[in-house]
Amino acid sequence: MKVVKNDVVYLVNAGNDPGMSAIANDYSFPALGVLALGTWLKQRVSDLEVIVRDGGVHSQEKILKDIEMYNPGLVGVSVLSTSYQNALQIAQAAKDSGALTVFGNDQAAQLSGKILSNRPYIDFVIGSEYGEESLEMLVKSLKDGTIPLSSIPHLTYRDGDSIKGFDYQRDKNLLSITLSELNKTKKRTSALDIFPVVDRTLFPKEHWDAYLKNYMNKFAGLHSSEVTGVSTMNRARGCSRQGKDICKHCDMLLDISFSSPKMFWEEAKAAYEQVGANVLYEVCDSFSSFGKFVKDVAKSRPSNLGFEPQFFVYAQARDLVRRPELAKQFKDMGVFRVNIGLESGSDQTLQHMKGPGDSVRTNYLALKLMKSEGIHVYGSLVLGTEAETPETLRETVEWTKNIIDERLVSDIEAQPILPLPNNYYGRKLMEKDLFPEGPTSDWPIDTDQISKLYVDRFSGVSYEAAVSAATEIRNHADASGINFGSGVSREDKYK
Ligand code: B12
Ligand code: SF4
Repeated sequence: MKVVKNDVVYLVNAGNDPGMSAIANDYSFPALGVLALGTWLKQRVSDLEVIVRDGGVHSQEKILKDIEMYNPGLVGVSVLSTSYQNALQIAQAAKDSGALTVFGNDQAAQLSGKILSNRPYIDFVIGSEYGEESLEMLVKSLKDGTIPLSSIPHLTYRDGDSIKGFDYQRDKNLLSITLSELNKTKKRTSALDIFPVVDRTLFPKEHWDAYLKNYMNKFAGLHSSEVTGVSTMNRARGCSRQGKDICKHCDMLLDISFSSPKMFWEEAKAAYEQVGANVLYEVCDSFSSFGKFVKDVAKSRPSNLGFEPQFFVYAQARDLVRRPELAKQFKDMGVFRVNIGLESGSDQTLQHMKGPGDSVRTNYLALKLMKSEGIHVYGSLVLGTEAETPETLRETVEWTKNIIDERLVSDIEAQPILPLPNNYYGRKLMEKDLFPEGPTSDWPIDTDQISKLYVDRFSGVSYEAAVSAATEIRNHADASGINFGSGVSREDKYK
């Protein structure tokens, strides 16, 4: 039995909804998830045409036209909290054209049951942290009906009037790479070697030209040699913080897994060969968490790479301060820029968010260390959590202006806290049944509304005060000539 209307699968990362503000990196780096899934399907399912697009650089209008033109049998959408409205519109258009629809990525995974209950035009949600195996099984199941939906890991689906399968809160322990059928050794080390080098040519050349152009518009000043292309890559996942140590605003699973250092370099080399990318954003949740991995990657850097890689990675201030040798290893492997979650310039709010192992002083020392090694820092701040008071907010603004003046950061991102379904703040709203659209909603319909609700109710400052602090930081960054942005919120209020 063939349930899909043809053998065309269209995979797309939904771009941010209209009016959402951009972080400094937005539209400069490709969405890797859909590329990884497309690469996998092409290799594993025969007689399938796979089209992959990124709404970050391919407009919503073009995506909707593509659906008309390619007439796919299955449309898969990568969905985040800030792209949910676009994702719904894509799914509706796909359904109207007769396609089946599947959602994936964090927002969809965490709300799968509610999404299927509220949106009849979405057929499936795959909640996997590593989506390849389940998507392959779904496509095969839809192609010939031989694989029962109930046997597909992490799949939420309809069965008559009821919603069956994966439920994030109940089943998130099943998402670990150690449980994947693909991971024969069941180990975390080298687990990511099961995923092939990503085929970046699945995105049209215009995508890569747009990333490079957007990147150069913002970041040319960080480079003294030519940037020939930019890409993301992912050969380690997770964070050293687990359980109670997880930052309160973090909504990610943080399952730890690695590739072998050899595969890390194969991926980097392929990115250069495929699309000329010599600037590489390794998107591991917290690269500095894994000292041994960093050391092994640095040590195994091939002498015949054929290009000079410039990596951008996530680092934690406390890792850098506790293990300053990381700075040297970063330099050896080619890291030129790190993203550090600074969160606050006040110990009171910082330690509320991250615990007693972090401090403003540690942040400052890490910034100094990076500057002394010539590594640029992208710093981000989260304002208006429950420990925030007018005094802590002022401290944060003044501290941030200071690190900008001392040229300790090259980019700064500041925004009010956004409660997400799977972070501490979102859970708090959920427990108190405070969602504007009620407990069964597949929120957030309006991220700013949720943020305001939380800050006004639980923090010692008003939402307006948090926005005004973010605006003051943005203005100072602007006047100092450094990049700035605000995530997960609407742009108009910063004007
Ligand atoms: C790289 C990155 C970016 C890049 C690329 C964007 C992208 N969409 O990939 C840039 C810098 C452009 C970016 C922008 C933004 N980002 Co960002 N980003 C990341 C980061 C660090 C890595 C993502 C990644 O590439 N992982 C590696 C790939 C291989 O895995 P993956 O994407 O998870 O995909 C796998 C599975 O999720 C699943 N899957 C994913 N999509 C789908 C779709 C289907 C159909 C299926 C079946 C499965 C599936 O299978 C994939 C393969 O295994 C994550 C944090 C993290 N470490 O995950 C944040 C993260 C995804 N970003 C986040 C945010 C908030 C944003 C912005 C909204 C920032 C802003 N402006 O406010 C924008 C959104 C832009 C957009 N709509 O795409 C949040 C999302 C929170 C949420 N729940 O909504 C995250 C989780 C970080 C965080 N906790 O704050 N981001
Ligand atoms: S350091 Fe980053 S990845 Fe780790 S728990 Fe905190 S926010 Fe999440």
